[in-house]
Amino acid sequence: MKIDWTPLQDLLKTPRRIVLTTHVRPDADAIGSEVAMAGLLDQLGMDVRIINASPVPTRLKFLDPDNRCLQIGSQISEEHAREADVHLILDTSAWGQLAEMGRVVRSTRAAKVVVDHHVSSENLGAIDLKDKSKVFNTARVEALELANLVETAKATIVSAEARKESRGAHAHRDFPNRDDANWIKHTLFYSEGNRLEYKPVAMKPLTVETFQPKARTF
Ligand SMILES: [Mn+2]
Repeated sequence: MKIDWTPLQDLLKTPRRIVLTTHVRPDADAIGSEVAMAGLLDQLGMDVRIINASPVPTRLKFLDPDNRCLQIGSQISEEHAREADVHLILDTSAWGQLAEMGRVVRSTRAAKVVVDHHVSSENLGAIDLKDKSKVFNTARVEALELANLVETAKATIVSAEARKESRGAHAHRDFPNRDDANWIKHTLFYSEGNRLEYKPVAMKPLTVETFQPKARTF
């Protein structure tokens, strides 16, 4: 599905104040697309803020490491949320899903743009840039997987080279024998600086006390 991005490109020809927003109870594609779009717009020299009706769910906070997503009402006022040249709405095209941000979007004099992949018959009065096709970006996923493979390979190479013995599946040609005196330990690899640490192997069996049956009270 081909999207004509010209209307958005035209809006971004000059520096603008851009407010990004998404649907209530945001999920990973909502937060992820906001943070990614904010990064792109930063690079274009835009003044970018992300303002949502809902907070970022705890399990998705890793997607917003710089805490860029602000919640209207608690972290930023409705008036400040309205101060924008462009309101860019991501991952929704329905008024109901905008909740408190809907009031801002309805009353704004700024340009409105929707970038979405959902089917909706509602009109937000915005430039619609929608792709409802089922094709997703496998090239991107494959690139991420390759990066993970490289990282795992690096951890394996660095850790194995440092282990001056052979043990089980680990075979070090310069050290063909097992060395229990020095190497009964786990290797921990840290990617920053390819640092290694070691952790003792628990040799004593662990026991867990049995829970005694009792009434369930809350
Ligand atoms: Mn979503």
